Amino acid sequence: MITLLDYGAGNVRSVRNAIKKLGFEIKDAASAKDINQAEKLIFPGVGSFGSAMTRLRELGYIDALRDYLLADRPFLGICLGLHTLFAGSEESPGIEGLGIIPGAVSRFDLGLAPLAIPHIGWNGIQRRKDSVIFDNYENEKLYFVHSYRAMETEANRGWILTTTNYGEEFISSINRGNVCATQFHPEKSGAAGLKILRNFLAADKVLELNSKPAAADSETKLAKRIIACLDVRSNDNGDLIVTKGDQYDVRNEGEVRNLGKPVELASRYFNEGADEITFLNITGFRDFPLEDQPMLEVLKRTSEQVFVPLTIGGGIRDFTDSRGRDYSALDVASEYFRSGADKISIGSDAVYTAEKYLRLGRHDNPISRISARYGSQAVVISVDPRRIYVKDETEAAGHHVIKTTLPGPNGEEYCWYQCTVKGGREGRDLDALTQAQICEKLGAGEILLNCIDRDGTNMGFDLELINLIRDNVGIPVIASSGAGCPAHFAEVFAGTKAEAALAAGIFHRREVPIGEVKDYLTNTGVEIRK
Ligand code: 1PR
Repeated sequence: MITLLDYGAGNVRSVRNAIKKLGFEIKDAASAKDINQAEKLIFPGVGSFGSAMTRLRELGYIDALRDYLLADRPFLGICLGLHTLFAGSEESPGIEGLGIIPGAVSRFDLGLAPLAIPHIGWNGIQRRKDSVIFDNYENEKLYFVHSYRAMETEANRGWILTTTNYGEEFISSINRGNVCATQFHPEKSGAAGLKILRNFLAADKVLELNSKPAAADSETKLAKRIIACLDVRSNDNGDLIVTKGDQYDVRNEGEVRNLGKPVELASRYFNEGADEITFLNITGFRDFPLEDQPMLEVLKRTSEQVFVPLTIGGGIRDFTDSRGRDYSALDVASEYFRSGADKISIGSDAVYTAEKYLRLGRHDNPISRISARYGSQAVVISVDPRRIYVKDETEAAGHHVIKTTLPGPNGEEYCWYQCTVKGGREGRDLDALTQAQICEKLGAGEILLNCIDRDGTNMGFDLELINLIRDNVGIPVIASSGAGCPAHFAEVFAGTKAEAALAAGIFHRREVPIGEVKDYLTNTGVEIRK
């Protein structure tokens, strides 16, 4: 029997699903006594350091947890579950951690390195010693998502199990005796992660083996991510389907294009090696997602079968239902997290938020509220821009105008990227870069950068747009729209600093399998997860 320490802060559904998938039973810790009586305890921390420690204190769990750890009983902490073992964290100054490991966790300090924070994606590990949890581990990459990390010191050296490189070398897991914790998410690291989790769950001996690994691992590298995107909506019969637009028009001869069933397709992409899956509830701007229960069901079922990160977007905004009940954007996001999402993506409402920011300055807004609760790494902003051509830089005053190598219909050599809302139906007086920069300031952790002009065209990504945004924000950017062949992925990684590339049509129509994209990238020297 495995005891799960879920203090109700976010998505622990995936940890639960992974444990079940491996055939183990789980009991939730509902009191300090349950912690005392646990045979093995898993602590998947979610949210910010401060909110996690405060919640543990409110629940009266701190002493029980400390006693459990000091008695060297089997423990696996994940992500924030690693951070809380330290004395404190720069993320939440003044809040005490469990203090099992000396020192504090701090924010990545990358200096001039052109690397985005959060560190999101698949990276490797370098082992310092041997542990049961890495039995049969074959150097596969593992999934990380965090802005804070623990660094090696004289005092914590004995705890370090592995380190990882991202601008600096940070601690990616610890193990001493029976207590271990990982910065990466085994439950989201595909087959490699499940293997690590199984090793912990099945171990009947002390986890730390204390011998040095035979060969030193080499410096690790973050992989570029390949993301499969599923645009989901109801068709005219009311069935939830995956569709795909042509410059956002999803109808063909009046019918909504039907490219398959959401859960089946997501599972297929997981098995084919997608590094992440994104669902966009594309009619969420008019249908309220919490009334659209099938979408939540899709997420729940997918998270039982898919062990890579899941993002969901569509309809994250304040809403009053037909009975007059009010829901906040945070309520909608929370329901998505509870149903299995690791990240949520905000489209239209992020545009309205940025517009309000330009009028009023900092104000109470959904981006900041959701990222304060769940961490900025869980908040993606989906931008749906289209090109507006102008004759010179002065014609679009107040907007970021670029000189383009792809002139407009009347030979215009300049353009700006206009933000749209409601699935591209309405253009706004806001440019994509201003939008991205404001959202970053308000707490967003990643930009999903679509492009209406390229969507569904198979012409390749709009590199000018991607460079404009990525070169002027400090958070990761997912390049989206227009992928038509493997060479387009190589082009986007060679020609821009995008951290990930997303595609829909070519995968749905089986024109190019994900494996073929990855083989092509490997051959062109791009770091990817195999
Ligand atoms: O505004 O918060 O409710 O969110 C709605 C979300 O739904 C937004 O993220 C918006 O991008 C998306 N959306 C709305 N309408 C459409 C549509 O197509 N009619 N989908 C739509 C946009 C997503 C793209 C696509 C890529 C790759 N499509 O990410 O998957 O362009 O396509 P490709 O590889 O086939 O070229 P809110």
